[in-house]
Amino acid sequence: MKIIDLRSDTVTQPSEEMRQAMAQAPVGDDVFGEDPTVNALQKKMTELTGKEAALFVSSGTQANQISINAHTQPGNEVICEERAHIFNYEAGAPALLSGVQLHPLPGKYGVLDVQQVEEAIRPPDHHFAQTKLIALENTHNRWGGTIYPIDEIKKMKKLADRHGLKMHLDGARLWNASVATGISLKEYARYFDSVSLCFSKGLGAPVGSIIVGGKEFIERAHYYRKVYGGGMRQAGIIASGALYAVEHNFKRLKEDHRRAKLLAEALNAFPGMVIDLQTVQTNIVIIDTSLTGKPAALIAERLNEHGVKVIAFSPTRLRLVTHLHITDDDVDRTIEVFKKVCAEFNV
Ligand code: TLP
Repeated sequence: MKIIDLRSDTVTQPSEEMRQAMAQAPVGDDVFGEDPTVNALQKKMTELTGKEAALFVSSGTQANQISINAHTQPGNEVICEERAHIFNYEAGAPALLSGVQLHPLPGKYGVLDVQQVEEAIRPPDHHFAQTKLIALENTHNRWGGTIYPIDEIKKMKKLADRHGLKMHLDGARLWNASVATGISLKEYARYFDSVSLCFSKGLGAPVGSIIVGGKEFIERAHYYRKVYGGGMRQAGIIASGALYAVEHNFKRLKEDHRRAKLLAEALNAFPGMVIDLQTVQTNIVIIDTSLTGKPAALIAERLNEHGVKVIAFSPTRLRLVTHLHITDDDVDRTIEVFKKVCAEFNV
């Protein structure tokens, strides 16, 4: 029985062709800036995002944390949405590594109200931490893969400019937002001082993320990458997987979005499984299981016994993520398995 792994798009395995590309990649010492494949990837990402410079790093967390560090001084404050990855899933790194405090604000579908952000900016008074950075997330993971509307981004950028603040985008899944809306990575990136993007999520590369931004900013980021022990040597082996992923797996993300929608619509019809279909904009489906009266973890366990792996995102929520190993048949089987498990629980 094929295990249908919907826990995350991070579980994807490199294809045979990607492995071939990796095996044949020309490499050099990237700490000396001499790895031709890393350099090619960085160049490609500057072209795709319209930014001056790019830096290949080991993970999305490292990309975000280096960016935060390079934009701030210890004691500064960073405004973000309260379900943001940097606030919930990065192990307290902003405090530990940059000495900054996050100022999380409630958002709707991951989108922050500009006026609310303006009110949260600290006045220049010695009682307060100095606000330095606004960090947004697109697509927004914990809200269910929601897309940050470009008009809201533009408004936020105007606000940031008025107050002399920097803007960072956690764009781990910006690829998905771009494919879903038809808005280019370049257009999304232009409103930010730094953007992080991951190759190891929906694109299916085994390792790696990138930071793009201005030349001076990337210089500083380079320093922090070294500080974090993130200077890699013949990193072209993995950068080549990332290059392959960008060239072959970017546009196909729309398939993942179509399947997520199919899953969401079918599962939402089960009593007890409640999905806000408005949030299903890309490859993530969040199911509210509270009406079942059963802990989400228990439901996940049962699904797992039938060969469907999902994540219990909270005591009352399951997360399902479609990706390049999930086929139409897998979608059908997942729906069947949910039907079975709901029957077992009498819901
Ligand atoms: N997210 C992971 C988990 O940490 C939750 C996942 O399975 O979705 N930004 C965003 C928006 C992310 O979703 C993630 C990974 C990261 C950053 C961090 O990337 P990595 O795992 O490469 O450090």
